[in-house]
Amino acid sequence: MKVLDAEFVKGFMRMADDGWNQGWHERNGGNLSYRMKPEEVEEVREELKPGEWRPIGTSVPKLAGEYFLVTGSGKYFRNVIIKPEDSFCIIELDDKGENYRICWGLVNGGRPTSELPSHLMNHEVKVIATGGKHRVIYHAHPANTIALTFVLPLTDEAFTRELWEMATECPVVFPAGVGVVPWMVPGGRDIAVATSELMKKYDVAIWAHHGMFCSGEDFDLTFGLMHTVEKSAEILVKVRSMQPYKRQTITPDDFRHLAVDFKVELPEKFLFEKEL
Ligand code: 2HA
Ligand code: ZN
Repeated sequence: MKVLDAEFVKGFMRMADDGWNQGWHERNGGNLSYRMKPEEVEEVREELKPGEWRPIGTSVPKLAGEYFLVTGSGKYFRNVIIKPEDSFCIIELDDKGENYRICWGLVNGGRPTSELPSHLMNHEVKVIATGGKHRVIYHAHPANTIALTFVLPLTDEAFTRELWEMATECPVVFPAGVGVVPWMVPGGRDIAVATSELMKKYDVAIWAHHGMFCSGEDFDLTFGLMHTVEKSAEILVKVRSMQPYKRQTITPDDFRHLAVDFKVELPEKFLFEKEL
C-alpha cells in the first residue's frame, strides 16, 4: 500500500491540520510523532527506502527497531495536507536506539523535528508506563496555556488545580494532573529529560513560555487532551481578565465527590485549601 493511502497516515495528517486550524502552529511551530504498529510498517513496506543513519542526540534503547511517523524540522503544519511527502517522514531506529534513518518522506531534504529527543524520550517512558498503549506524542503552542505560564506559579500543583477548576470534565480527562517544565532551551537532551521525567506521572507537560506536550493512545485522545487543557486555560484567562479572583468555583470536596461518581483517582496533593 502507498504510505499516503494508509489509515494511520490519514489520521496523522488530519490531526496536524486540526492543530493548524486551532491556531496552535504559527510558522513552523509544533511537532507530532506516532509510533507505528508492526502491521502498519508491513502495510507500507513497499515504499520504505532507508537512507543514512544519523544520531538521535539521546538514547532510547526501549524503542530499538521501532518506526515512527514524525513531522519535519522547519516544516509548517499548515502544509501537511497539501504537501505531505515534503512535510513529514517515516523514520526507523537502529538496534541500540541511538540512531535513526529516514525511510520515506521529506522529499525535498531536511530532517525530523528539532524536538526529536523529547518525542522519543517521551515515547520510551510511555511504552514502559502504559505497556505500549500510548502511541502519539504531540507538541503545540496554544496561546492561553502559554499565557498562564506568565501569571501562575510554575508548579504541577498550581497548574493542575487551576485547570481542573475551570471545566468539570478536566479532572476526568486528566486525573493524574499536568506537569510543568520551567523555561529551558528547546530542542536538546536536557529539556527532553525534564519532560520525560514528568511523563512518567502525567500525560501533559507544559513548557513555560513555550507550549505543551501531550501523550495518548491515538490521534483522537491526544488531540482531545490538548484541546481540553487549552480550553480550560482559555476560560481561566477570560475569568482573570474580568476580575482577579473567582466569586465561586469547584471546591476540593466537590472534586472528591466527582472522583467517586466518575471512578477516577485524584491525588490529594492537588486538593489543597486556597484562595479563590
Ligand atoms: O519549531 O515547536 O519547539 C518547532 C517547535 C520547537
Ligand atoms: Zn515548540
